Amino acid sequence: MSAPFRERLRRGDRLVGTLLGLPSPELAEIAADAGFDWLFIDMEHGALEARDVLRMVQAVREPAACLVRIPETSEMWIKKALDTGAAGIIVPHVNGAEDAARAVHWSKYPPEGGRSVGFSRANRYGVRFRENVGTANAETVVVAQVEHIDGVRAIEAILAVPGVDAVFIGPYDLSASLNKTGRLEEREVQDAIRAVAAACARARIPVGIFSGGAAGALQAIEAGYTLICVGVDSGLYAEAAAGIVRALKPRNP
Ligand code: 3PY
Ligand code: MG
Repeated sequence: MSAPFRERLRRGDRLVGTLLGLPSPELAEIAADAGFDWLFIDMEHGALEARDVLRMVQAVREPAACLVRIPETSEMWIKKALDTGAAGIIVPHVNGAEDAARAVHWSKYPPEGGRSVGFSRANRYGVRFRENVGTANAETVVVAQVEHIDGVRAIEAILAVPGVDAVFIGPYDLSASLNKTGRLEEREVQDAIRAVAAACARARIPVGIFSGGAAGALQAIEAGYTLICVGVDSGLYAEAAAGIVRALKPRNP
């Protein structure tokens, strides 16, 4: 059996994941079987409901782990995401230490935090309640997304919050916060990304990033990123489908 995902993350293992935004347990199962270390299940964008996320997490077998990106940093969303039995949460738009501390607080059972206690899939509907309460705080992953220039400026304070296991850079939102929406190649965007990665390296906190394809992901790995998310389910399908059509119907517009 491999080590718990949080341990693998914190010790700096290379963890390659992919983003899922379609409400499909089958796709989650296929991605895990393909060998991805983790799945980025996205409730922030798209239309995934709590029940979709539950079914997707249920479809994924170890050693693959699920991290759920919550829509916003609130007790309700953190509770619902973790109750599915996911390994942890990705918290979007962490712009300062307060946002990070709030996310950690609602992710940990007392005395470390304020996570609400209830029967759910995370504790096998109460059957493994004691076991889960005993291990959850040590195993639950909290990933802070830094994706605004305010978060970049506050990075040292964010990294100092106990319980932040990793930082995940959101290059698209970051570019938007610099009024360069989608223009990731611009120097200002790249400088901001590098500043976050350098701060994480100094603090010895794993850093992750999203990349549209394997080439960008390889560059990120060479630059020291360990939590890598490559591609989006709908985009991967669209690309493969368009490739087939291009090959077989070359004159199609
Ligand atoms: C962004 O680029 O803003 C993201 O959130 C990608 O994960
Ligand atoms: Mg984003």
